[in-house]
Amino acid sequence: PVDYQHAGHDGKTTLWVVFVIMVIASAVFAGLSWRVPVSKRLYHIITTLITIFAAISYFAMATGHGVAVNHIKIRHTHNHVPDTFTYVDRQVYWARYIDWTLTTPLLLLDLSLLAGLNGAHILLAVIADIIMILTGLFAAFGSEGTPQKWGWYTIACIAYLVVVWHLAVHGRAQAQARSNQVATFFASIAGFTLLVWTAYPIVWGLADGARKVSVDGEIIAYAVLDVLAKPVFGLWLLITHSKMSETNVDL
Ligand code: RET
Repeated sequence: PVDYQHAGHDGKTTLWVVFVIMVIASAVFAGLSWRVPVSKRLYHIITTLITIFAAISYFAMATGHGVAVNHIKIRHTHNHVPDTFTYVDRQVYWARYIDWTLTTPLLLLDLSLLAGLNGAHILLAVIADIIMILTGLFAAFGSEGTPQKWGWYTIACIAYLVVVWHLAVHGRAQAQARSNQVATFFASIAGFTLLVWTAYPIVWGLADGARKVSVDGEIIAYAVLDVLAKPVFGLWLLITHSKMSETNVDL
């Protein structure tokens, strides 16, 4: 017996809707960059690239690309009865991990520049973030019954804590050193980021991990999070930055 878990109508529609949102967000962010002097455009460029990458990844997923089937064998042991096996074939959208490998470092760069984090700390946060996403990808293709799957998940969570540490400790201290206004803004936008990002491993655990959530449910949950983490975050950042000269970057 094989339980085939795959995207249905709601999931596919959601992928198209988010694709359109990401395209519109990219156009709006590019448009906003023309309203500020070139010296203030670094955040606009980073943020526009984030939604462009997301649009490409959503286009792939909506057209049925960037997805593979993870074949999982589940062993059932009963008293006096020989072992029986059932199988779960579940779709895994690996395109997300390519997207996240490129976009989460860019999101961290936005926050790091805002706080005024130094190069060494930016590099460490970005590398920890990439380790988090790539070990998460290994976890997604781990099979049931093997310890590797949750092992990779644990490594990814530790890497995530390293990222959080850099933002919460070094980021906050540097933002405070810039000005009270920057510190207050950093506390709100980094706090928002922390809440949204922390939902990803929870969704992963329930959907890819425990398979308690359907593929459609997973698509919808990640869609909401992606819209909050990219277009909503980006708009908030760009509007506030254009009014706050202390956040200018001389690079
Ligand atoms: C995974 C699974 C393994 C454990 C952890 C994860 C964290 C993922 C995060 C993703 C953030 C994505 C964003 C996308 C933007 O649109 C890989 C799900 C910790 C934090 C912000």
